[in-house]
Amino acid sequence: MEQKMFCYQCQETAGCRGCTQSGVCGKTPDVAAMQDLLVYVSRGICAVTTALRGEGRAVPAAINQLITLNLFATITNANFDKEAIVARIRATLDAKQELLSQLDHTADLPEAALWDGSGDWEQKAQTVGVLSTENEDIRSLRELITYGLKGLSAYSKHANALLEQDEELDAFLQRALAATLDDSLTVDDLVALTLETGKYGVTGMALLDKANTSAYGNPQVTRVNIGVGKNPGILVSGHDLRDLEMLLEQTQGTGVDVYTHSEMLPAHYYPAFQKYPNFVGNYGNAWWKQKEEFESFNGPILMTTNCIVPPKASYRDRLYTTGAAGYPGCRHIPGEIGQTKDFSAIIEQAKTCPAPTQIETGEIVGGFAHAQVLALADQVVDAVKSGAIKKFVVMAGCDGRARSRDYYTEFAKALPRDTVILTAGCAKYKYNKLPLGDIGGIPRVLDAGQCNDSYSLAVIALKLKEVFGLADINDLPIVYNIAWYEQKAVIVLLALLHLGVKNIHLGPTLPAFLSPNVAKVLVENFGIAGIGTVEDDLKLFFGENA
Ligand code: SF4
Ligand code: SF3
Repeated sequence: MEQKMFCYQCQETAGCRGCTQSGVCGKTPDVAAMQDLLVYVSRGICAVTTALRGEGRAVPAAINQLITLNLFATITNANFDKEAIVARIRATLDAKQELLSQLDHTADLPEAALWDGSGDWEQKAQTVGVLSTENEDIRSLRELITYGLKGLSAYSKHANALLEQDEELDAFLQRALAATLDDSLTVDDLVALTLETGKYGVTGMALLDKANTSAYGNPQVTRVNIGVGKNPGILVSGHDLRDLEMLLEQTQGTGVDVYTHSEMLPAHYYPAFQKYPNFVGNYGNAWWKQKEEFESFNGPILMTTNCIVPPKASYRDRLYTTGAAGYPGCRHIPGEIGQTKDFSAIIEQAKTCPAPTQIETGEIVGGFAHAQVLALADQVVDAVKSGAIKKFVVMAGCDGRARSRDYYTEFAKALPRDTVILTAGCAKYKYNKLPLGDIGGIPRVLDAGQCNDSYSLAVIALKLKEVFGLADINDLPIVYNIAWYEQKAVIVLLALLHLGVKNIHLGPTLPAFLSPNVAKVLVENFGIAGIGTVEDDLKLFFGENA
């Protein structure tokens, strides 16, 4: 069969090999082609900015933000709008021409840096995609780095939205993306760059943590309502807290309630958001259940980032996007970093909608980011010392539609009663509504927040290492059984590797973009492994007595 596209960046890629006819996510070949071209021109402009810095010239913050948003827009399930992607390619080519004119030396630049946008874009896209790198190990490492940088760009964008930036981080992101064009780099060079990407993953998550906690306070233990009220509501999904803040401000006194969905749930844990009387709860589950849940929500939905599932006609006119997110036919709320977005269209539509249909009742508890856990450190350390807690199991990451992910629910249920799950990201929806109980008042599922809050899990691990006086982070009673789906999980994984964490189990399947040789490097140096059956893995983690 003729290959119409090639993408293998996420866990749900067709046949665990690659989407070649159309994306399992809903990405069509024409959108895939423009996303490939957007990544290509982004690599090109990064070669130019890296050369400019090499000549001692400054790169404007607006250029850094343009590159960051370009990468973010190509993350799985973020932007399906071809016109929006094409507009980003145009803007990048224009910016690149301007930057090129400032360079003294352009002779050594790669073709991507010099391409001026002439010729047929569809044809050009066919020559610059993933498969344009022939050597499968080089291709694997280039893509591993690119996906890590996509995840990093998402976190960086959220920090930028709160007016936090880090020139060193941007310079690295651009140098690393430009390096994926460099044919002189060997496998060893690219492995080193992969690990350096993990180092900047920690920097990026720390930057965002600082931005979030400075703006909204430290997350605290919070019980979140999962039922509904009687007012019409707006459902906010994705990861962008600044968008949520603006919407909350604008809905005050309108009679419209605001609910979180999926990765926005942790917003409830921040003191700054708890002051809004119309911020009533969380509706639904992880991203992949949205077709049913958006329908029964009845009111408008705002997607601030991924993960969008191609909407049903029944609620398409209620689905809005903003920032890096986009879907053809759905209204997009504009607004640059630092600007106040105008959400009045969403609020006016909400007023005409019925209240959400209740699908669940009760509460879930979360807010165990680093400051909160460290405030409970004495209690936690005592529980470990007394043997009440035998092990922590990090089950952070993403959820997804594959049936094989039921493993995580079964694994959580079957864990020994003296274990505590540390989580972040939408993976938690596989087990955060199970009655897993607590250990001496410490809940058995400690939710630190969004995927980017995996940083908190690293801070907690480093603190415990210090408290227990251990030389090696791997001597802690912590095991890692992480679920991945899209590219933000890739940067979290690389960040953990940079911190020296070994023997991470990654599921439900290992990435298709790891060539056998690259997978071997990860297995041999870091003990990365897949998952097995619940029974076998419990024996592996806890011995025969599990
Ligand atoms: Fe396929 Fe995933 Fe790429 Fe979508 S993002 S086209 S599902 S590999
Ligand atoms: Fe989820 Fe998309 Fe990855 Fe942020 S919302 S963790 S999958």
